[in-house]
Amino acid sequence: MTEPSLMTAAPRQDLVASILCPHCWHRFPPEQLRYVATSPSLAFDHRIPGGHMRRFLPSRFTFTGDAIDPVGGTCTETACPACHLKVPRLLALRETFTVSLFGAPSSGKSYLLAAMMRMMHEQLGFCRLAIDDVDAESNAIVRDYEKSLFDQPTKDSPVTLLKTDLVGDWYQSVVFGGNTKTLPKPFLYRVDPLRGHPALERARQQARVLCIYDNAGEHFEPGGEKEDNPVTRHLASAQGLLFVFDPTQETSFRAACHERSDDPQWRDRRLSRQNTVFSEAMGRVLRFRGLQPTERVVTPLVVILPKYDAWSFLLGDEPLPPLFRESTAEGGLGSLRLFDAGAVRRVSDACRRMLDSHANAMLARLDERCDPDRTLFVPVSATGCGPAGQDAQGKYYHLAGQIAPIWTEAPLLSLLHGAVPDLVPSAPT
Ligand SMILES: Nc1nc2c(ncn2[C@@H]2O[C@H](COP(=O)(O)OP(=O)(O)OP(=O)(O)O)[C@@H](O)[C@H]2O)c(=O)[nH]1
Ligand SMILES: [Mg+2]
Ligand SMILES: [Zn+2]
Repeated sequence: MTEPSLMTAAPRQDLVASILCPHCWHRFPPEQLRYVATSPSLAFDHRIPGGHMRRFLPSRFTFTGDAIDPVGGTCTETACPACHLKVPRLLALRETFTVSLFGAPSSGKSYLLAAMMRMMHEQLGFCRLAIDDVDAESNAIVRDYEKSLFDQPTKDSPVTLLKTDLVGDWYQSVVFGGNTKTLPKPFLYRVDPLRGHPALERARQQARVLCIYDNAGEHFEPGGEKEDNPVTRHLASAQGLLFVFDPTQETSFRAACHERSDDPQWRDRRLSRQNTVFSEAMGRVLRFRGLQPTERVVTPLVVILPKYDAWSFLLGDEPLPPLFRESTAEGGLGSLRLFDAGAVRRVSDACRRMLDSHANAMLARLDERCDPDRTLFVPVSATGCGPAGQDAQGKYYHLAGQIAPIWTEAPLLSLLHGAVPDLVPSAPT
């Protein structure tokens, strides 16, 4: 009834050297994963309030490698040794690719996350990649976003997403030495190559767990994060940064667009100081990493230009090129789509020229704080159209039948392709 544990059952070389907890960013060796008890009498944990099952370091295992709790329950779920929040076992077996999505309030982060994940699910199969929830329960918020935008009963149904709050469902609380800390919920997806992938063996070595968060925009404003509220600490561990820079909140864009687009957001009273949000985020990246405030951030950055439907004419009359090129899988396995990183690069260059005319100060700031060679500019539209009206609370809504995302998978695919090029089948540039 003892031996072997999950960890000893798997060949040593299959384990990652260390796991970074996606909740509290504590780094630990996989052997220190705690198990979550299942025996009803162990429904208490000193770190997570509210009758959560006890976390423990197991010493007894079933013959299939599951842990046995002190009262004899068989346990399969695992947790972080520091914060005790659930950390799926898969994180012990493969590397995590953490992405930080940040931007001002109302810049379009949540709409984008919903459209991005929906389009990743729809498109990646054609690229011979599968993207799946690591843990369906923890991704429920994004699933709900997706349902709200894409799975409405009729095409006239009004759709809207809740503003991401500063507290509530998006966060979890844990108690450290009498102090309660608020941590943001990570959304975890596994990306695996499928049969017909052009470099299947190498791609398997590069399979990743993708980790992404959805914060309230206010958290990125100066003073938006406190010691007991480390909700944007993911910026420090991110291997890719996604900055949502909303043209509808910039005065210079408004002057250029309000007569040509009837999107009410051009006239909205809400105007964020997006340059401050960006500088604050870069300041935090450096501070959390223990670097000097004068240093440049070298993490790859995608500057996402959202709500493209409302300002597309600034990039010319041509629609955006296709993101994929059609090809065929070897061995008679049918068609294969290749990600066209060259097309993204060309559109990025066009966006850079456009920003030079309409947001010159922001562009200068981006180039100053980050490495221009590792910065891409990507236009996206989560909805493909402007709001159809405002509800009784003044919230904008879209009509379900009109929603047609544009290029929403491009930012994430670009970051993944840059980090693990063998995983994402791509066209020669
Ligand atoms: N025209 C247009 N409007 C959009 C698009 N995506 C989002 N919006 C509008 O932008 C507003 C804000 O979008 P959210 O996704 O809630 O913004 P957020 O960045 O998550 O905001 P916080 O949660 O407050 O930080 C919504 O009212 C949407 O109607 C888009 O692709 N096109
Ligand atoms: Mg939001
Ligand atoms: Zn943790």
